[in-house]
Amino acid sequence: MVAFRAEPCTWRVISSCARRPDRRCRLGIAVLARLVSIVALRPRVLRFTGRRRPAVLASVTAAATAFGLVAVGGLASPASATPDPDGTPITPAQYTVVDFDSQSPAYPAPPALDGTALGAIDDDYSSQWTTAYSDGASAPGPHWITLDVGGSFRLTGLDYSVKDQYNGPIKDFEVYATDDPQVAGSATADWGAPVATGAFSAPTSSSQVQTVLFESPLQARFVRLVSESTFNTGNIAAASEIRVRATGDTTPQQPPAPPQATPVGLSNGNGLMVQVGEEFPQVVSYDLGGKTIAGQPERLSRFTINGDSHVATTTMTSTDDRATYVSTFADLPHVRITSTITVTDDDTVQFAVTGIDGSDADTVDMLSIPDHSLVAVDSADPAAQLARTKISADSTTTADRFIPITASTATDSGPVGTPYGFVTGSQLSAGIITNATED
Ligand SMILES: [Ca+2]
Repeated sequence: MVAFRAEPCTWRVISSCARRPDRRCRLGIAVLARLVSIVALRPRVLRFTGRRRPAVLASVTAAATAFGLVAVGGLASPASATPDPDGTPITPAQYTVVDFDSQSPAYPAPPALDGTALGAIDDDYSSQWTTAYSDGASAPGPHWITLDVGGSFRLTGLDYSVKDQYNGPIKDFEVYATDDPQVAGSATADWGAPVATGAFSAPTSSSQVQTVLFESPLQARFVRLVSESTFNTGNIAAASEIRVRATGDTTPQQPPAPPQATPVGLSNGNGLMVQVGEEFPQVVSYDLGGKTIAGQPERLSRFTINGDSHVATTTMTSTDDRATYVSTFADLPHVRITSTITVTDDDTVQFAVTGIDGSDADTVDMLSIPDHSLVAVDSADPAAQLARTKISADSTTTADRFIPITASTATDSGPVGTPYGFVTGSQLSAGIITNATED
């Protein structure tokens, strides 16, 4: 077992500090000697990053902020408009990646997409989604990628392309489709029966398109391609381009609301109620004496380990005041992360990574949770503000920073070291301390 040396990061929920950031000292929080907290990287978001070893701070936040699946826009030309009784490929410009089990780092480096999941939808046959690998092998499959095709359409099939090379071509596959964003956003949800199964042929060129027709057309927005086997023994699955075919109108539609965490209530029995996620170690919201402040209501599923994103399968158990999470990873089968969220008697909530176990635990050098947002305020709240002290050797001026969070608040371009931070809404303030970074 590898001990996780970082102490729990803690933050206090306090009342009556709205609009009064100058009252922060009443918290009596000493400036701790061995911590750095990173806050307010963008409106509504407060990130937490943790690690086991000191490292360059910028690299941590870069790793966290680099993660994120975004729509690829402006890259694609319209797909062929050739009439097709089996449907027409939906233009790649309106796809987004919802989820995947594994991806490689961008090659040669961002903003290149080769290797990443976005490489499957960038309308470029020279870039491809490739599952993470080392020494020429990925973790055993099945591997999968889930796409949002930009609307709920009458889907008829899927086009698959992959680079004509040794590693990557998928052989046996299954395709699933759903209109349910909750299913699509979950790594473990039941998609029902596949809409297509079969085996691809080994590619004859990197732009070869292999079309799979669904057993019957269906109305759906989300499609998951599952690689059950590959053409070599390395288990590396790849797709240079994926198109989903549809009939009828495929005009882009508004995206559905993101999946929400299933809240589970914790309480200290003294007025502080904390809703935590059932599916992932995250705080959904806080309620102190009827006043509230937000956490992260959108359901999370990923850890970033050594800079790579990994979907976790998490089980949670809880008592009145503590939730304990055990997270495992399909693509890191020998790493297990245990974490807790605890509500204490003095209205403090602690998030702690309490263990990193497994035979590969020694390989975990850096750990972060993208979009963790332990505390968040909305720019629509006129009282929304972040207070932080920037570490500085300049004794001639104040190091305090009070930053209103508005729709025009700029995202920090990089990490800002601070010993503590205070996030304030119209009802509650939260003071945050963490020792999860530098000693
Ligand atoms: Ca591509």
